[in-house]
Amino acid sequence: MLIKSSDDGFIHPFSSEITARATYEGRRDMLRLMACGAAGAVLATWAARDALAQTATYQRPGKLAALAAGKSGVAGAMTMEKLTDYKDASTYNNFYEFGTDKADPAKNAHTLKTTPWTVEVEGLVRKPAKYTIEDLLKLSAQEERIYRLRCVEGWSMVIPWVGYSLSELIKRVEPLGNAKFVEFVTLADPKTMPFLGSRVLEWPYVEGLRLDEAMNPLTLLTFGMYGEVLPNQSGAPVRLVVPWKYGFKSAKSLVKIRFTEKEPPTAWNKAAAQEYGFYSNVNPNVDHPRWSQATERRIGEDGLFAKKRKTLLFNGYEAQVGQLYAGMDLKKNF
Ligand SMILES: Nc1nc2c(c(=O)[nH]1)N[C@H]1C(S)=C(S)[C@@H](COP(=O)(O)O)O[C@H]1N2
Ligand SMILES: [Mo]
Repeated sequence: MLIKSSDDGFIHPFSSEITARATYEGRRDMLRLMACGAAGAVLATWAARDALAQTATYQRPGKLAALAAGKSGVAGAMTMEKLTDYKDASTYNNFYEFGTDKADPAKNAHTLKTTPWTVEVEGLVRKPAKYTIEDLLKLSAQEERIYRLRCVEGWSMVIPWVGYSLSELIKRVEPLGNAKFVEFVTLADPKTMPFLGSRVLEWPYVEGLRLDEAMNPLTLLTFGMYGEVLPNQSGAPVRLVVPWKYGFKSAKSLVKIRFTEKEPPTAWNKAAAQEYGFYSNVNPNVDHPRWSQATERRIGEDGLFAKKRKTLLFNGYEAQVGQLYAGMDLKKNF
């Protein structure tokens, strides 16, 4: 099912994952206002709304928020999947700059300094520019989108992210005709990132997308989650979320976005090319050389009798992104 959005002209996929806009209409400017220091006032308004809404709730620190989970008419088409608890989403992380153990980023990322912050947009664009985080927050209205994130290691989460389609930013900078790829460079600061001395990966952590993938409305420039600004361990103050690809494509703490003609080298591909391809689309039929990708463990469901879930092609977003790969051999282009 598709819903036509009134204000940005996009047809937004509404099959399951994107929060019904009406429900969140009042919340969209939250993070923008946070940037101006008005967060308290806005959150208070939300709390009142939430009390009225009486819909399902999800956990986030210190407060409850309405989740459009099918209890109200407007939200009937929303996903019925349970959201991952905020606690799990913010304490079980991959962010190797802060350590390789899943618990390390939450313990260590307090040293990350997220203000001031700028993101440089450069390369093959008509309007290269250096954006402050405040500029980026103002560039387009944020929306909350519930997306699955499937890590290449075999676990997944369901997270309400806050941001807007990366395409909004890309349209502003006007890519040139020869721009075919987008490279994402993340912060590499040895003073605040304790594991930059380790040689598991080359720093800075870099990722990349084909331009049409970057333009797909699902690709989210992300500033928050669970109605809050991103915690440092989740990639504050701004990260990518590319929900149909393995989690490592969703680069955290972005500082540079570069438009290129050639496929950019990426951190995991440089570390182990035969294991981590450029595309890395979630695909149950293409195994990692060392393990199967057919099933996954949903974080929060890991009791003794918890069943593994079947992994879905393109992480369940085939209707929205399948056409990007028409005619491509997904086993070769893994
Ligand atoms: N800069 C940077 N971004 C990164 C990583 C990293 O180590 N450094 N890890 C990636 C991996 S492997 C995954 S699975 C996701 C995890 O995101 P989460 O911790 O918010 O679940 O972030 C990705 N982005
Ligand atoms: Mo990952």
